[in-house]
Amino acid sequence: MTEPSIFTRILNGEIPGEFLARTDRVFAIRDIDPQAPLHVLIIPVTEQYRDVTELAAGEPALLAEMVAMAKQLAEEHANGEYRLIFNNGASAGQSVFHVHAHLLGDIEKGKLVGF
Ligand code: DGP
Repeated sequence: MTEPSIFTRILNGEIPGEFLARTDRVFAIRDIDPQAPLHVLIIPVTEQYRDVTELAAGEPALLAEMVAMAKQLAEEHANGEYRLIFNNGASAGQSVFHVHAHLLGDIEKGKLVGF
């Protein structure tokens, strides 16, 4: 059996995390190394998809739930406008292979580059 991902361990309470939202299928925690005033990771409970390509092909409705949660959190915790970033593959910056979206909000003018 493979080890649970860091996100599953946070979901299970083994590692602390700041939860901003949680349903039975999707949860959201603040990123440990924020790149914007609001930087949240939107994560499906299932670990079965390693990146957004697999998720979109396998369960598009779950991807739509992640996007809906992102929009809701951007409205609750930022000005409602947001970036949603999926890193796909190590060379593209992915370090955790349990699909997740980076929600960035309240981005300062001129600070889009670099992430
Ligand atoms: P990526 O590089 O796209 O796979 O994003 C992984 C993100 O996960 C990265 O921005 C940092 C974040 N992260 C890693 N470990 C932890 C942790 O223990 N807690 C939290 N809240 N975030 C973490």
